[in-house]
Amino acid sequence: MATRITPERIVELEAGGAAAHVADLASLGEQLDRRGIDVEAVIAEVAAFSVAAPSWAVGTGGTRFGRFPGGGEPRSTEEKLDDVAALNAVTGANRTISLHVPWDDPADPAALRIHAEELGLAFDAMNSNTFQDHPSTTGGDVSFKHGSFAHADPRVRERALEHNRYVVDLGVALGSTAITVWLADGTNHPGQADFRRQFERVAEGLAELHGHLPDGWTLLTEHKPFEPASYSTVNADWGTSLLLARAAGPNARCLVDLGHHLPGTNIEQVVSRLAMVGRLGGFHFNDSKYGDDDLTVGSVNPYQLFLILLELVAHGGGALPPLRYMIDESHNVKDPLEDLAQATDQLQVALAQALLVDRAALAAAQDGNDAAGAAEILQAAYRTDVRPIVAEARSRNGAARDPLGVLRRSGYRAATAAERGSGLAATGL
Ligand code: PSV
Ligand code: MN
Repeated sequence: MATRITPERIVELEAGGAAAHVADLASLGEQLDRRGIDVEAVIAEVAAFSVAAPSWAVGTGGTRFGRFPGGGEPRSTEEKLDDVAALNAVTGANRTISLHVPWDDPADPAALRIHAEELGLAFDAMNSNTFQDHPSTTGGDVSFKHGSFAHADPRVRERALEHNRYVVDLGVALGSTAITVWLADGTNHPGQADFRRQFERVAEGLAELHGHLPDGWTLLTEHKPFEPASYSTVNADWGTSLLLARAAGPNARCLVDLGHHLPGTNIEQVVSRLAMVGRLGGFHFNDSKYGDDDLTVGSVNPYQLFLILLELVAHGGGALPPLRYMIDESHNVKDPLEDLAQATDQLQVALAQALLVDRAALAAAQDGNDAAGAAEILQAAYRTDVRPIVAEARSRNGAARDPLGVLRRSGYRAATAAERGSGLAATGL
């Protein structure tokens, strides 16, 4: 097992910057006090925040043009958990992991659950995979080439349902309480399939899966406008996702992946709509420039991230509502753990900024048709350097003020490279 990064080691590694942090936090506290903001309440809210790390993101990603592994990557689901534990040690905000089946298909779920508990981790939403053929799903006698739940052949639809039921049962054994269903189903050519019949089959399949959910479980429908289907996707947009969630049943919710929108989509408004109708269930956080780029959260458009978090805080009545939050990125050139640490930090920063918004003043400006005033209120929050708050929240969780710096200085990657070998491909790719 890879070396652990303990809170004691973190304090040791960060001793040099302690005094500067205290001074920075005091200065920010004074500034916020003058603005009538309770800095302690913001720190507490940021410290309470956690976002799941997906098991597939601790390995180097890639494109169809190639993949360049960095060395020391996990060879098994157990080692993926070890890496998420290292990430959580420095951020204090990745307390859960999301598995993707069959990329992860533990032979002994009870043992994996114990391993997670020993690492202080729990299992977040399970992800099913009916976008690839695999011996454990299609088994060689059927294929998902022309779809899964939307397939014209009932035997293929049944196989997709079987796999999803299996993923729920595995999740029960691991202590998870949600399944996310993202389907590649769609068409590549006009006329290839009937839009309506495809939708109806998917709705029926999800309703059957919903019937298999244990008490307290949530079924999440994740939409995406294109890829791998290039002409039409069955669950193409938030409206379709909402229709499917409604058709599936009362415990179905919509999941918003920030990269799954056509350019120019007002994602924060989508969030508001889904929240309004009680069907907002969770997020896959990433950022993008062109499409589903899976770039680091907040790296291209941090203001959009802030506005999304603001909608969430409004929906939660001043605090983040208890939805399913996960990072869904592809780390092609950065070390995966470093990228995940930066993504988590970006989320904590955006959350702190959203919590600084004077929502009463904003409502007054809106009702008074004061567009300039409303803009000032948002900018006052967004332009505040909240990093001392975020660092303090992490410290209070026994994590690092500077997660990336500590990760580097801890020697974790060198240790995993020595143990696992450099240049090893991560599983599941
Ligand atoms: C699809 O693009 C997606 O966002 C879904 O969540 C998948 O399950 C995940 O990426 C990993 O491929
Ligand atoms: Mn996703």
